Amino acid sequence: MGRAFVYVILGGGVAAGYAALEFVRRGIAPGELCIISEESVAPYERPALSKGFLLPEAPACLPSFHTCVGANDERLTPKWYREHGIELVLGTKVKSADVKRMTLTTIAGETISYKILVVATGARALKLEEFGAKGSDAENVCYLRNLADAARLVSIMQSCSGGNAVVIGGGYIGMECAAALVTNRIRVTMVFPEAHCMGRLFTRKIADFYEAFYESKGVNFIKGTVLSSFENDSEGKVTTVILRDGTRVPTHMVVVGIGIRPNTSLFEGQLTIEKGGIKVNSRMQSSNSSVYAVGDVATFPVKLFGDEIRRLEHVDSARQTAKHAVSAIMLPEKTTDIDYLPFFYSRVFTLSWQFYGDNIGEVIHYGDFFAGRFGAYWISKGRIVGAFLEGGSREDYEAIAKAVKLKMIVKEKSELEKFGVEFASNA
Ligand code: FAD
Ligand code: NAD
Ligand code: ISD
Repeated sequence: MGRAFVYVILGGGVAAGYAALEFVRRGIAPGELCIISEESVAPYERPALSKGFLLPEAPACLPSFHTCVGANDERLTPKWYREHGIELVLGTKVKSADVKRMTLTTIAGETISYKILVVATGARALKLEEFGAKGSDAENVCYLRNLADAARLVSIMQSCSGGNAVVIGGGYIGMECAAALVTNRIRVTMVFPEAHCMGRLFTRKIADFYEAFYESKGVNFIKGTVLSSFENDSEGKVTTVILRDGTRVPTHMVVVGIGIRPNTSLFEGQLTIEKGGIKVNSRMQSSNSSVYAVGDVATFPVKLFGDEIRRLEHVDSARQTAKHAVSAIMLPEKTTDIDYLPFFYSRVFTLSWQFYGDNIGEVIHYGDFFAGRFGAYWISKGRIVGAFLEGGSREDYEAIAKAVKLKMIVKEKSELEKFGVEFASNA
């Protein structure tokens, strides 16, 4: 025996929240929609966990950052779901899915059936053990993916104030957590295998700016090497991080951000999986027409890149793909193919940057790298395909986004360097 719904959203993260709001706006009836989430709280803006939530003073806390406040939209509290007749099945992991029978089975043994399923299972943090190292289970080693991880990180940070931390990984989590640790008066050493931070996106020149800024805040960088092992005290706490090049770094705590894996396992062998995600079409529909996938777990065609399929691990993509899927479900005739402009951003210390498009082709930097107002364009086949800007105004960011969306033609590359954002403003 179990429950039956017309629509089920599997996963209760960012995409789930934005999908729920869209379902309500498109006119579902009470009792038709159910959200099943392993997390014990209603959908929230995950980006807050590495920013406002980690502030030493007046940190952001729930219910203030439930979705959809990150997009300046309604805040969906548990009361909102109740009032709209949406069943929130929280603290409940789905252990198996059967797309032929259109059922999900929870860890508690309940079977929940659907007519339409929206998979929004996001991703999990990769563990050091998956790279051959040991010791992730130590009391003072932190990962950061969900609210429980973030609460644990805060409590460990508070117990280490005035001490040292090692941050393993030079990507988004590493950079944002290092900034938060410093703000919490903890000295940080960052360790990562690449030659510079944010290797997936930044050029060397851009990375040099952020690394120098972090160094001015006391952060020490150890690049081009990885963790070999941990040394622990008698209580099992890590006291020293030993690197592959033999360096020993004494520490009071460790934060690990070494990438993610999309949560696809329930559907492997049932749906087409590509580039690590559930492959969907331009309506976010998977290889089974009753199953849609959105957010970090979906691999979808990006029109701007000639319909090349991509999996994007960012919040704006989760929000937009979720809304698009619901539109395709509720208003199939009126929904056109998704036309998404990839958008990434970060905020650390007093800095703030945005990136639009793709970081391929030739890069032209511009602006004042000393004053912290600079950017870069990526040019491919004579057109702007990507744009980065630190310290811009809302209008500036809109301008670079538009230049990428329109794939502005570049006749004279020297003009990009000379005019910077102004070049995009003429898009
Ligand atoms: P998620 O938000 O991860 O939600 C997935 C949900 O599915 C979770 O609730 C999970 O518990 C649930 N779930 C998974 N499997 C099951 C199962 N079997 N049964 C039940 N429930 C299940 N992006 C940006 O662009 N800017 C940022 O500043 C930014 N900051 C970030 C900070 C942090 C700390 C993190 C972790 C990510 C950040 N991101 C940021 C990335 C962004 O948050 C993700 O891209 C976004 O959350 C993806 O949304 P999603 O709904 O696909 O997945
Ligand atoms: P990431 O892919 O951004 O960075 C992973 C980093 O791990 C790499 O840069 C590399 O330095 C390092 N690394 C890889 N293998 C390693 C190894 N064996 N040992 C040591 N270091 C290793 O992933 P992340 O920083 O873990 O972020 C996780 C997810 O959270 C991503 O999806 C990211 O998009 C998201 N996130 C986004 C933002 C944002 O957009 N502002 C902020 C926080 C988190
Ligand atoms: O997009 C975001 C982001 O970066 C946050 O910190 O959403 C959150 C919200 O602004 C929550 O307060």
